[in-house]
Amino acid sequence: MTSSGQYQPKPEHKFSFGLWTLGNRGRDPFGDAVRPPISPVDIVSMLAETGAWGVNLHDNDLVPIDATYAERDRIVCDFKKACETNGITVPMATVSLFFHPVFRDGAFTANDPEVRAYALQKTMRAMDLGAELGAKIFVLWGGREGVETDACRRADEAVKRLREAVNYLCEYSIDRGYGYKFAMEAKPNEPRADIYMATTGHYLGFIPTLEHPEMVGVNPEVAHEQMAGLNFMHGVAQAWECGKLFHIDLNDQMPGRYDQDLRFGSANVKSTFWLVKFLEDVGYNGPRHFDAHAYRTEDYDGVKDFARGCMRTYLILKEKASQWNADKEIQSILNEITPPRNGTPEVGHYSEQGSAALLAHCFDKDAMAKKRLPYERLDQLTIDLITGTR
Ligand code: GLT
Ligand code: MN
Ligand code: MN
Repeated sequence: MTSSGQYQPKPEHKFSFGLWTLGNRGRDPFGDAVRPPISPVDIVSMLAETGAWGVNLHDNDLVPIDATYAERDRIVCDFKKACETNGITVPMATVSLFFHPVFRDGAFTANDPEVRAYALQKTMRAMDLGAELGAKIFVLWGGREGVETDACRRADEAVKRLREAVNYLCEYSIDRGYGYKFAMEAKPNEPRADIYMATTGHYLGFIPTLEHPEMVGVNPEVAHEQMAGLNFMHGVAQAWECGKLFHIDLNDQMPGRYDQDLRFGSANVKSTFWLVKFLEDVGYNGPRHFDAHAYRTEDYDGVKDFARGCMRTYLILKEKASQWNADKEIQSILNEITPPRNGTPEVGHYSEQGSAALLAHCFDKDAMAKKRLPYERLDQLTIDLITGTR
């Protein structure tokens, strides 16, 4: 059996947290903060203490929105030093286009051209900041890009405005030589009644319409896809399959609730297992970012428990995934349910000859329908394995 030492996070696991996650003070719509403020520099040392590899940030997680240039430079300098001292990297940066009241009607999709222009300016400055810290991934979460009433604008106009903004930002990255990959993060609702680009699938449809589609991918978040009632791993798989999984936000969520951002794997162990197994099987090599926060009941020791728990659960499930792949009975069922082609006509690329052979072939439907598909057994073996019974 594995000793708990083997679940220690290491830099090669690429575990990262946002400043806003460990720094979350437990404020919610009905209650005030329960934890005192903690500085970005202290968050960095807390991350190092828990064994994380990276830290991500919004512009204003680090630099207050009204900071002077001199203040900004001092804050950034102290933060860089803290990252260096603690061996923490900054893989991703993002921009807050949702907190300030100026964005109450959206940012890139707002009706007021002045707001849209300000949103671009703020994002370009956040890109400058991220580049200075070494980030190569830039996340765009359009939390306010949505509506309470569709009376406010035509929804296709919003799509056009968003396209224009992303095109502009790609050019800015090219112009400055930043080498960013943009990762678009979807969410169906909250804080808006409805948010445009409700799911990762919406973004996968949007990206090919951009001027630089190769620079833009997705940042799927567990909780957000589950809020839409979707199978998260399926969305991740589709993004991966078309080369668009640029980043990922790991957390957990109970069905039918507000965006809970729970500790990774704390609510749905089985779907979390399939997710980890997928990421490990395909060799996803990007950051494993936890966009979650500790229960409101915790103090900062509890926040550390939360952070350690996210990484530990990932590593436990990673180990379970390799056990699953090595399990003889599981493998023999997998072989049985994916039989070789044998005499079946080949259907790959269409050819006139191939299609003629297919049309002429005689299928024994009854024999095919009788082939065993022991998915009950396969699933139970999975449950036994996850629960440590096997
Ligand atoms: C905010 C949101 C997250 C996004 C972050 C990036 S901010 O915390 O809930 O899902 O990933 O803007
Ligand atoms: Mn997120
Ligand atoms: Mn969330």
